[in-house]
Amino acid sequence: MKNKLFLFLVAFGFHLSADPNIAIVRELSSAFEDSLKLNPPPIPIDLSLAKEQHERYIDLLKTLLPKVICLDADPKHPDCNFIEDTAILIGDTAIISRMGAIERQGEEIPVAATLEALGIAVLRLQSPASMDGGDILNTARHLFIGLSSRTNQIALNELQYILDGKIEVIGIPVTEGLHLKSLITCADSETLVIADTPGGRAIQNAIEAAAPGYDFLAVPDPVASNVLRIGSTLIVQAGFPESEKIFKAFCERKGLNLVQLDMSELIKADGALTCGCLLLY
Ligand code: CIR
Repeated sequence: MKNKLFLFLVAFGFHLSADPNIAIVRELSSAFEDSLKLNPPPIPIDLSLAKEQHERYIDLLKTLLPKVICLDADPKHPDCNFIEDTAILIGDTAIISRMGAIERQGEEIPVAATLEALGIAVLRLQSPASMDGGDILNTARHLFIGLSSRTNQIALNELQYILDGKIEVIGIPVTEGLHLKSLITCADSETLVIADTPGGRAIQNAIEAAAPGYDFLAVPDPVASNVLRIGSTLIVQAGFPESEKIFKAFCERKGLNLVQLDMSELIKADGALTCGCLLLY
C-alpha cells in the first residue's frame, strides 16, 4: 500500500471540475435479468429493451465525449454494466472498489486493467473496507461518502488516508435506496440535485450541517435525482414530468442543454444514469 500510495501522491492532480474526456462503459450482460434488485419489479425486465436503452445511453456518451471505451459484458456478472460501482477516479488516480455485494466482486478486474493500460495510477482498497462507487459523490470541493449497506466506515477511513487532506472527505448516512447517488448527484459544482423524500432530506440536512454553501435542487421523483452532467449537457431520466419541469427551468437558467433518456428497464435493477459509466478527466 505504501509504494502505491507514494505513486498516488506523485501522480495526484486536482482538476476535478474540468469536463471529462473519456468514458469507460461496459456492455449489458446476457444475464441482466438476474441482476440484484432491492425489490422485485412488478413487471419483469425486458432484456432486449434493456439492451436498447443501454446502447442509446452509450451512443449519447459518444456524441458528448471524445472517447468512449466499451468493455465486453460478462455473463457471470449480471450487474456488470453498472461500472460506476467498480472504481472512483480522483485527479489522475483510480481507487478500485471492494464491492459491497459478493455477487458483484470480480467486476472490477477488467476495469482496473483498462485503467492501468491507460496509464492511470491504480490503488486498491484493503479488506475489510467495502465500497461501491455509487456511494461516492465528488463535488470537487468535497468527497461525500454514503455510508450504506454497500459502503462502510473502514472504506471512508482508507479514502481519508489515501487522499491525505487534499479534499475533505465527509461521511453521509444513507437511509433510503441503494446508494448515496440514488438520492443525490451534482448538476454542477455548486448545485446538488436531491430527492424530495425523507431519505433525501436527511442527506441534505447532513450536507448543510457539515459543508454549507451548496444549492439544492429538490425533485419529487427519487429516480430523477440521479443526473449525469457532461460538459454543457445535463442528462436526466425521461418519464418523470414533475421533475422534468424543474430540470427545464434549471437548464434554461444555467444555459444547459437538457437531454432525457428512458432507462425504465435499468431502473428495475436499481440502476440510474451515473452508474453506467466511469468518467476520466
Ligand atoms: C446493484 O444492486 O448493485 C445493481 N443492481 C445496481 C447498481 C447501481 N449502481 C449505481 O447506481 N451506482
